[in-house]
Amino acid sequence: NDPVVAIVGVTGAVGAEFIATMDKRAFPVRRLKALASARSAGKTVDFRGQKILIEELNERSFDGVDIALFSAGGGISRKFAPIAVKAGAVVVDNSSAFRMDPDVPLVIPEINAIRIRDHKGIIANPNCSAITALVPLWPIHKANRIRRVILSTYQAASGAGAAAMEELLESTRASLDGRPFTPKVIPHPYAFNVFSHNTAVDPETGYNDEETKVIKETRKIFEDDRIAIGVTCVRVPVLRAHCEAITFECERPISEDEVRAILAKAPGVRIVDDRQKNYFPMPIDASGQDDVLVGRIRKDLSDPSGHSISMFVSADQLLKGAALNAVQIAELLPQRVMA
Ligand code: 2RA
Repeated sequence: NDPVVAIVGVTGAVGAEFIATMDKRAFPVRRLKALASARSAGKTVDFRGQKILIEELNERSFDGVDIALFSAGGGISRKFAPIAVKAGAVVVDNSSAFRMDPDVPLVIPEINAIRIRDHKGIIANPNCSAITALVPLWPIHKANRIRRVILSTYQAASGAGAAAMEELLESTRASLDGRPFTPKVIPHPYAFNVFSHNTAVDPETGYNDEETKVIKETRKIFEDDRIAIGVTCVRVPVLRAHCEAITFECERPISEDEVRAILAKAPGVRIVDDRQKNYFPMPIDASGQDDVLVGRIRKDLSDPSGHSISMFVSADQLLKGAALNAVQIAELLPQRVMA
């Protein structure tokens, strides 16, 4: 009696990775319901050698569903997640709709899987930029409380979906051909460019919504409202892996060797840190695999007190940044076992 699983947004970049990740991890599924907009209804997706008919998402879509994975934007989640819960499903939601809701656990399994049991029907998947930073920061924070983090993100196109990945390619082709290109799904011309991608910029603070999410989600997941966070988020011309430059300050002095030793044992982390070969985390290595790659581990020379370390990380935004993290949450649900 394996669970009946619904995927909402099955034709999106994350939806496709939900399917691939459940298949790769042999997630038990009695029946898969593939849900999308009317535009995609009637098409099919392949799952475990079967062609699954895509159904149009509606109020009756969740009858008999045990687990529903959502990745179709905040509006769809706000409207249909409560309907799914009412129908008896547990929702793992990749949108930002419920992340700061006190009744909704915000979970990275390597950090706070224990919070899953507090759910009241919905569990939120964190923002990919938060996941990428927090998976390596958490074991360090546990060993020596981090009191301040300064991070800069270099975010891939996939964060804005399949259409943005296509736009990166089109924009680059146009640029190489010397053809004019008008941005369609992202706020600025993409080829050979770097820009603030989140259009909601707070006029008071100058922080964009992505940066605010990283701050708020870090505090909720670490359950530490005092941690000071400075963050700058930009979009870079990379397809599907985010990178982040991170400097953190601990309460007690900490050496780079201590950080290496902690990270060598950290779940979901792989150290890539070869100074001889100048070989460090790169999107070409992070793409398509599950770990957060961590390298450039070194003392922050701007802090002579010895409390601060800098590092550079990279992770696949569609996997650990979204679909993998959500499926790992679903693997820990009693519904997966009891259904
Ligand atoms: C982005 N983190 O990268 C946001 C949403 N996935 O666009």
